[in-house]
Amino acid sequence: KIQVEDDRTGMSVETLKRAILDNLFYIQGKDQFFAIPYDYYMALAYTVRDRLIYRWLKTQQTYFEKDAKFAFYLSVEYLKGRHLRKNLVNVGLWDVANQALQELGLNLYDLMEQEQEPGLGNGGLGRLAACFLDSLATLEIPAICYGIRYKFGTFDQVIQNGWQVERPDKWLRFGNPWEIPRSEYVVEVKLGGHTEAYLDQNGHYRVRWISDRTVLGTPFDTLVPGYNTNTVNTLRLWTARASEELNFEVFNTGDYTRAVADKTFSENISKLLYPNDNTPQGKELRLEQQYFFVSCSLQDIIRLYMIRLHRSRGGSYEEALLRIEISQEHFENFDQQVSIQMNDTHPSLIIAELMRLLVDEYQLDWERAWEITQNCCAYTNHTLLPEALEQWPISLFGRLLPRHLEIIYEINRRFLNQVWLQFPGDLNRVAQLSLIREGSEKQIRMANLACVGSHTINGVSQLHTKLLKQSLLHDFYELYPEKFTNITNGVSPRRWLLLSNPKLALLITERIGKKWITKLDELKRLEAFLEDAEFCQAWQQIKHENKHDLAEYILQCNGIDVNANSLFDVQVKRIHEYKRQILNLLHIITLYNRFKQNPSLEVLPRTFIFAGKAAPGYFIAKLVIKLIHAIANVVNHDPDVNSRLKIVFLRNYCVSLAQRICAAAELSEQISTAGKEASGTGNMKLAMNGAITIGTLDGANIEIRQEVGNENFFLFGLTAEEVFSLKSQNYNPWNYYNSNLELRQVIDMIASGYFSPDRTDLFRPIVESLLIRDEYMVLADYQSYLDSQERVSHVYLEQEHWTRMSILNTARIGKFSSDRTILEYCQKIWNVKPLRVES
Ligand code: DL6
Repeated sequence: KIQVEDDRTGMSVETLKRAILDNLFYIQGKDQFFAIPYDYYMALAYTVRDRLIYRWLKTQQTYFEKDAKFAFYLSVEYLKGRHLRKNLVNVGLWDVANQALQELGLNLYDLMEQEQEPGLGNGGLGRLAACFLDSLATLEIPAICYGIRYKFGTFDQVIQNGWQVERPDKWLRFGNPWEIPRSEYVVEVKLGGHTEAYLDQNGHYRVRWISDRTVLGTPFDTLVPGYNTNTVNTLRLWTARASEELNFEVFNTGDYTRAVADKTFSENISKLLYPNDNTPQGKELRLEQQYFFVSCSLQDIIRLYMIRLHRSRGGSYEEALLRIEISQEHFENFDQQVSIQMNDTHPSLIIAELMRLLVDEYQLDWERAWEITQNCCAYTNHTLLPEALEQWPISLFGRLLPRHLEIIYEINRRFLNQVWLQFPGDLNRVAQLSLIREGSEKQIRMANLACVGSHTINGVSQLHTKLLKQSLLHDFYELYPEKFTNITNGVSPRRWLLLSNPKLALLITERIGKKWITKLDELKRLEAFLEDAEFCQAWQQIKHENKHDLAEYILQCNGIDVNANSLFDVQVKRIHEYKRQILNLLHIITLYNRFKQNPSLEVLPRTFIFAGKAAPGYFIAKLVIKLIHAIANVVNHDPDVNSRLKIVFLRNYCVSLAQRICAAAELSEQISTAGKEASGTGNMKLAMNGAITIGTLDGANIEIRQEVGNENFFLFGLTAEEVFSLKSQNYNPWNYYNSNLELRQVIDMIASGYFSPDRTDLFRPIVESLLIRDEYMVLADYQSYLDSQERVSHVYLEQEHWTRMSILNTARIGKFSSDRTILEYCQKIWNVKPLRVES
């Protein structure tokens, strides 16, 4: 009997070849004569997606049948990176696809380059959410992640004459084969209008919201397969469209532009991701986005819950879809089945929205509604910068969400009464805790709303959680100590080692087997090979090859020829004053000066690699990018130094670029002012790939250092306590400037236009920010940083020692897997358990 595999599910080379050509023909509408690489990429992507569908449906069926408790993760950002390779690897199709394409005369690596990366996030927060997607599915956790399907992701960064210029990121331009539109689950979202009080049939006082506009939210589902499991979870992203495509009344008057104006207006809601990181955006459209996404997601959560409830009572799925009339009694067990995680305050309107639905629409009494809300919701804080906490002016808020404003006032009234009872007479405390900030323009404090409405509040590293308790959220901590917990961030070992560094991953697997891919602590077993010369050499060799690849990329993109034998010193992250790219630059100029003053100085050759985007409105950050280029221009063209120092800025930092850089990095710059970086995750990715950290005792650096060993980490700088105490003693940067000759020289060079001869005052704002206030204590940490960099140079010269440190960094990084992080969320916050999906 001849058996033929199904074209949509078969996993053999032959079937895959057939499926690819079939999709090329019937989905792309091309044959081999007309097809361009993009068509082949699309055909392959559909072939992979086909292989996910069965598992995806099976996953949902299993979740329904077993009536599992769900975690719903709400985030306005997911910085996912490309799908193709991840999905091929996760479902075990990598080798087969490689072979099939070869036999078709195609190259898988070339096709992977065709994928447009979805840049639906700004930085760490969005990337963390993407690592969580991978871990949730790999750990077989019943979860749905919700977000916004921005038409334009984070901007495309181009560099013109050293300046950052932003261009729209049109990632959807050629279509997206990884998503499935779900128009049948469209929901309505109301906005604007006013409220009205009325008495219900039982004579109870009730309020209804009469909105003046409606937009529709359509979900697009992306299938998220776990690594080596049958679980395929859902990332559901909402897109906004008008409730009426065309206003016929206006159309009939002949005003065609106005007839479609509402459509444009509504669709704006999901058009663009605000390009900000750690800076809030007080813009109306941003508030609309947040509410739109929260309202869509919550309606969906309730719909799913009701279907399950109906089914558990013996009803069919179809009946449930058609017939369910939601009422009060249905919510009895809601909070035992539903856990909602707010990724930062952006989704915190869910608290007011859940209250509105429960009280106004389903007529629960306030107390029970509040209990359900608090039992369901939890809040992750991601920043220690007070200026980054979101607030909304009352006038704007009330115009857009009049009923929510009333609800927030009522939550606040009840909450402050409770505070008053606990701390009678403490007016100052009441003012600090209030959801409303008083002042000439009253503001709603979203972090306060999130704290009051959640059962758990977590920070993202031990230091961060400690500082939240001590300062930023101190009053909340005194009120609700039991709500606070720490869950240190982690990153996905699949994305950040298996995919980003395939050669290293292979070497590791050859030595200790494959278990590390899902049990990262297994990497500890690499320590047994520290004395194995062959292993150490292979380790070194792989880093060298990765550096070579990056050097080629740099030559191609920047036209700069870098020495692959130099130390690759890497600072890649958002450009922000607290991350102190400027400190790195001060070190570079110091080395430059030392060379110029003493050309025969024996100094380790280094390539300084920068990448990162600055928020478009953040003037100083953009000026820092210009300064990096200006210094590079001088250093890279100076024959006295350019054989030993090179500076490179790689444009348009994104996940794919980060993967390349991580594999090749040797020194990882994690040099934020202590007490400012909530956690950092770049620090984890780089260490996972064997880079050694030079860093302050900030964020997760502290825990990384604890894990990898103090001797395998280059420490410098003030501690968070020292920063705090120095600030309170009237820190004066001039003291450092006046007492440190090298520092003075470096700052004077920037100030005098040494790097900007055409406009000598160009960098004055940077110099002034350092000398007048030095908010981020750059000058205070300068000497300590230099000393630590000296140690780096010495150790690097002893390559064997360096390699040992590098291996130990990877071997001891197990704690920083996002699998561990997600398990902690499951245990400490969600009370959600893994559920096996059978094949
Ligand atoms: O928790 C993820 C990530 C941390 O690793 C970074 O330290 C932190 O800066 C970042 N926070 C934000 C907050 N901003 N917003 N919006 O991105 O979160």
